[in-house]
Amino acid sequence: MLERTLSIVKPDAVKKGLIGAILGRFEKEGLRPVAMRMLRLSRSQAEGFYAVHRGKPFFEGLVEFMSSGPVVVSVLEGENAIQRHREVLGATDPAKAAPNTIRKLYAESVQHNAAHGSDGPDTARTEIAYFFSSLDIAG
Ligand code: IDP
Ligand code: MG
Repeated sequence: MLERTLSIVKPDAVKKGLIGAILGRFEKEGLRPVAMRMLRLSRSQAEGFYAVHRGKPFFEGLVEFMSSGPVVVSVLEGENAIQRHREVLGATDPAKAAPNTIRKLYAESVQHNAAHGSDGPDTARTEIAYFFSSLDIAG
C-alpha cells in the first residue's frame, strides 16, 4: 500500500551534518520525499507536536531538545512507508536499535536520537498536517 509518513531530522543530527546521510538512507530504502522544509520549532510548537507525551518524565527535556536548533521535516512516500520508515529508524533507545538502523548509527542517547518517524496511519496524517498543507506536497 502506498503511504506517506512524517520524518524529522532532529536537532542533534542537523548539528552533526547528517541531513544528507539520513535523508539519503531513506531514499535508498524506497522512501521518496514529496515535501520538505527546514525550520526551528518554538517551545510551544514542540509541545504541540509531542502533545501525546505531555506529563511523561521526559516531556520537558524533549521539548527543550526539539526546540534547541533547526530540524528538517519531510513527508516521505512509499510502499508501507510508515512501518518501513520505523524499521530503518530503529528502536527509540539506540542501545536497543538493530544494527545499521539510523538510530544505531547516529543517535547519542534515547533523547538525542537523530530522527523521528510517525508510528501509525492516524499519527502520520496528523503529523503531516502539523507541518504541511496539501498544497505543499508535490507527490
Ligand atoms: P519514538 O520517537 O521512537 O516514536 P516515543 O516514545 O514516541 O519514541 O518518544 C518520543 C521521543 O521522546 C523519542 O524519540 C525521544 O527523543 C524522547 N524519549 C522517549 N523516551 C524517552 C526517555 O525515556 N528518556 C528521554 N527521552 C525519551
Ligand atoms: Mg513516537
